[in-house]
Amino acid sequence: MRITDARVIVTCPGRNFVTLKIETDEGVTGVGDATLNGRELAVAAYLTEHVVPLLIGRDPARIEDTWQYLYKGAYWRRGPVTMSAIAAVDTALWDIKGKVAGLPVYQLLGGRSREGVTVYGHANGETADDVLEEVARHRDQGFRAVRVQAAVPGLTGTYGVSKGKLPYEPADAALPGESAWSTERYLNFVPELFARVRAEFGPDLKLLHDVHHRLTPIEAARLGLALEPYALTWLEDPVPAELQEGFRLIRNHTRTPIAVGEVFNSIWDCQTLIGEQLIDYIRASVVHAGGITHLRRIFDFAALHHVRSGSHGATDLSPICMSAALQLDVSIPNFGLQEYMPHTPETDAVFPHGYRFEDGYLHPSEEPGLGVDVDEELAAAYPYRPAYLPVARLEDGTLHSW
Ligand code: KDG
Ligand code: MG
Repeated sequence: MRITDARVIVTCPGRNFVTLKIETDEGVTGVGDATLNGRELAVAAYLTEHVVPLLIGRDPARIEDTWQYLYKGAYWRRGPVTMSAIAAVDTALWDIKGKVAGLPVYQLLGGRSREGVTVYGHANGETADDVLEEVARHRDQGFRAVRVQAAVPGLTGTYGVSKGKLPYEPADAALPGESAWSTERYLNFVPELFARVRAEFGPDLKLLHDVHHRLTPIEAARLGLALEPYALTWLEDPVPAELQEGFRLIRNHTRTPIAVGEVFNSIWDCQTLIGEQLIDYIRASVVHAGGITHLRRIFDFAALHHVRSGSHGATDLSPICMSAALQLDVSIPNFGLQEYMPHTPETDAVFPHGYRFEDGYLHPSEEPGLGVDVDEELAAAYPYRPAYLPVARLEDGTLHSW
């Protein structure tokens, strides 16, 4: 079997997605997500200009060799654009391999390790009362784990909090918006919020919180310590993670579990974090961390160090990425949690898929391959629209860390 064609499909059914579709001489096709929020066209161009010409004529069964060829052959290794492009190829090749074998991809990864994939939903709101309502709504829908975020009193527009009741979509403007940030107000408010949520919902519901990289290590240590009475499942992205050693300080001060990794694109981004057991959950994703092949390598490395997976699953990761993530989630031994933000009906229609939510779990498709496709005709009806994530400034105007 040979690869005969590969196409990049850019579509915006409510938000932007980039998809790679690979075709073969035997009529079997595969799809891969290549969406990099706010930098979509860079990955599309990388694929079209520099990767697609290298794929034509290759044997699609050689997944590992193709991964190594694209990673090592470029000379320029790693980086989110490169690794999202490699991820798209890798994901599409696993899809093809599953279809050829007549098996869902998780069977090729060693088969099931669990009955369902435990997911967490997002409960967020303008006030603590709104948040309590949202947590209750998620619990009533069957969620066993809920991420809790509220607008910080005194600040306008807190990142990660939706406008009204709509699902939260952070890339919301043709040019980046700006919001104000105060670490003092935030640190004073969050423990009060969790005290209320834990008191209302009892000890069984798993609670999570995302700091979105806004603190320094000592500030994060203070927050982790203050949250210990409320037994969070994890505190996410407490600090920017370029300095992996910075997590030693957090670890030395708090027993609140730490989750990190949604902006990571390679195993080297978390080598110290995992190797020194400085984190508890690694949140890298199929689309941004080099596809199924490389993410499984990260998860296997994590398994040696008591670190579980906690994969990123925001709405900017397409249903193709979610389909692939679930195939991994259900098979690896050290699965922790999977984020689940449902996509809009428009997005679901462009990417018909076979995974389903039931009783707090997502279940992967049982179809051969990944069990997902892209409807190219429908996709063409939603042209690309520039959309950027906002930036945060301190109250005095200083650009704050992301
Ligand atoms: O593209 C950025 C979003 O996916 C991210 O901000 C969402 O932090 C996020 C999360 O945990 O889902
Ligand atoms: Mg996050």
